[in-house]
Amino acid sequence: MARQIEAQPYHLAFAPESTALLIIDMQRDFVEPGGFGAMLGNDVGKLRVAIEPIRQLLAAARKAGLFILHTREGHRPDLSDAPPAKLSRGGGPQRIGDAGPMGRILIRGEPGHDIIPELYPLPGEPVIDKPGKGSFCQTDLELILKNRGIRTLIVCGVTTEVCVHTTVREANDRGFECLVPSDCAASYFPEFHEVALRMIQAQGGIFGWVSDSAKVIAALS
Ligand code: TIU
Repeated sequence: MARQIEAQPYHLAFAPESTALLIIDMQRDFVEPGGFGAMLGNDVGKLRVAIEPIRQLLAAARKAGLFILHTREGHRPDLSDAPPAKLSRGGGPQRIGDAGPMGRILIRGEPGHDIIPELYPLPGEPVIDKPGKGSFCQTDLELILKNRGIRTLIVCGVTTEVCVHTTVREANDRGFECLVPSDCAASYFPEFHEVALRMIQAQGGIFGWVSDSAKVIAALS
């Protein structure tokens, strides 16, 4: 059944059965002190504004029967899937794989790598572990979406200009229609958040649509 989400630059037509909610990297490593985000010198509190809007949208999406997926950025404990160019990045004294208060930084299986309790996946909601910023790079995300007949992605998470943007760009080039609810994404740099959202919807929606959680929830109910 076709429906519409009020959005910029114009409404997005969607059908719930071919729409997925994709929640990007809402991990302790990015939103709690002592993880990867803090290691890079960021104020992790800046990302926490997105938690409650995502929680509300996630509840509405579950109720509407949308297909829901979560991603986590991180690496194997032996770091064999981490490019040297990524490992050397950051400039601070700590590196990916070093010990921190939430376990080894950005390493799969460590407490800091897991999704925050407020947004924890339910059984049956796939969790995509990705080594990069984009969710399609070296993962089975595209296969899973195609197998479910998904055409439209509602993309939430952190950070707006890094993993959310990279994923939306990758998805757009693969033929998916992507919408980002503005209050369901956040950045360590508020000005980057604003500009990243403008970039998505500019030029007639060059690689997607931007809306907000209230409008998406209204369209789902
Ligand atoms: N540093 C930063 O803004 N983001 C990341 O490293 N990964 C994600 O965006 N998930």
